Amino acid sequence: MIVSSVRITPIAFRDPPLLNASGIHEPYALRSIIEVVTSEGVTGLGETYGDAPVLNALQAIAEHLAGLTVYDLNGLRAIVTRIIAGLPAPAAGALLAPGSQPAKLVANCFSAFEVAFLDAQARLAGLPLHALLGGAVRYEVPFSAYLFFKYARHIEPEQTPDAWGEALTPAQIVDQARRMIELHGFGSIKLKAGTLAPDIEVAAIEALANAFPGVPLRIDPNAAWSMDTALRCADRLGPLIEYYEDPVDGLPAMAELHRRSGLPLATNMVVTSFEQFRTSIALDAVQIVLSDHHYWGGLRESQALGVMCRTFDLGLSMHSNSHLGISLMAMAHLAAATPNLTYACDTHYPWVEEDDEVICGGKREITGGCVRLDDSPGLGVKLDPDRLARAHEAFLGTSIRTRDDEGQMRKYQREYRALRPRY
Ligand code: GKR
Ligand code: MG
Repeated sequence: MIVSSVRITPIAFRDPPLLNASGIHEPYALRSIIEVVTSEGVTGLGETYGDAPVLNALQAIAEHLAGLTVYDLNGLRAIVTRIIAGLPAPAAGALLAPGSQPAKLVANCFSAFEVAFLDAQARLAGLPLHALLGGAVRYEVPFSAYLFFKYARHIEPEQTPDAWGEALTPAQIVDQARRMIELHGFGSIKLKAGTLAPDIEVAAIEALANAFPGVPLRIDPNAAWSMDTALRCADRLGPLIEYYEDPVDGLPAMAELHRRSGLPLATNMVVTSFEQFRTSIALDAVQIVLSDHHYWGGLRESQALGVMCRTFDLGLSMHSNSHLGISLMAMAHLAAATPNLTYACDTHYPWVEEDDEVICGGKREITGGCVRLDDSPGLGVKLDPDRLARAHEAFLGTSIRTRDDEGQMRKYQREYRALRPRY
């Protein structure tokens, strides 16, 4: 149970040209894979952001973990906090990746190691990770189809069109939903918005409502809409969506929008800490919180968030950024052990290419819209050394070191700026 070594492997995997309020995804997404090896030879796994500031901090912390027991999560927190305090302050991270923000560095790094420590604890005990989190209240964890407007191909470096094709119209979004649901059986749909004109994005929700009657829908403009636009769109969206995610920027604006529209508002942008949670409650700004263990400070802090949501009668769902299977399984175990998860979780996983997964057996299945858990020890997945080596090669082969959707969009539109609000 003593940590004997820790390995951090930076990796990259292919990412399609997905549009969002900050620009467009780059051809590769970055992640860090964490392996914590114990004195018994058991390995605990973790996965988190791969942006340079996070990677540097993870590597600096990793050197100080040998000798700790994997049960000493408070000791882990003390080390993470001390090492990060001694590092130079990192530059601001990607706008839409909350975990790569400098203020989140401690929570983010602690979480990455906490998952690996908990995975090792569970493996040592021969128990599934959800057992350490209080036990599964569900073995089938529901996720939603996460749709994006997108281009058919990356232009720099130029690539052949991907299998998903272009999605710039409501009809193409319906086709994308159909394909994703055929592949994975999702029972709810989220549309990433804040990129094309709001009328097109609202029309896409209307088209989805017609094509998939009764399927819960959500839309997420990532704060790219002004109050007037958000109110105007609320009239059309209100009868069609289960929640309205981050239409406007900031807690006071969210509170005003909720007051004036009456719609339930969800966020992964303005409630990302317990301090913001308190402010939000005082303003009645947000009715659904999208948790994310990567930046909320781990699985146990995310469970504390679940308790807070239950206490204040808020809904709870789960946010996602581009990720692979270790993160997917950590999300699934957490969701399985969170009784008041009131909505299906987000995941970018359908956008990952089969060959890019680093766990044994390739991509974990999502069927019937769910990740299915069993009682295999820990997270229930192992690293495939060949796949990991390939993904590390991909990291070495790309010049991307910090996610920059805005800079990538300038390759398509030279004057592009990620305005907030844009519309
Ligand atoms: O991957 O483009 C994206 C998303 O926009 C992501 O960066 C966001 O953090 O999924 C996220 C969200 O729900 O806001
Ligand atoms: Mg969001």
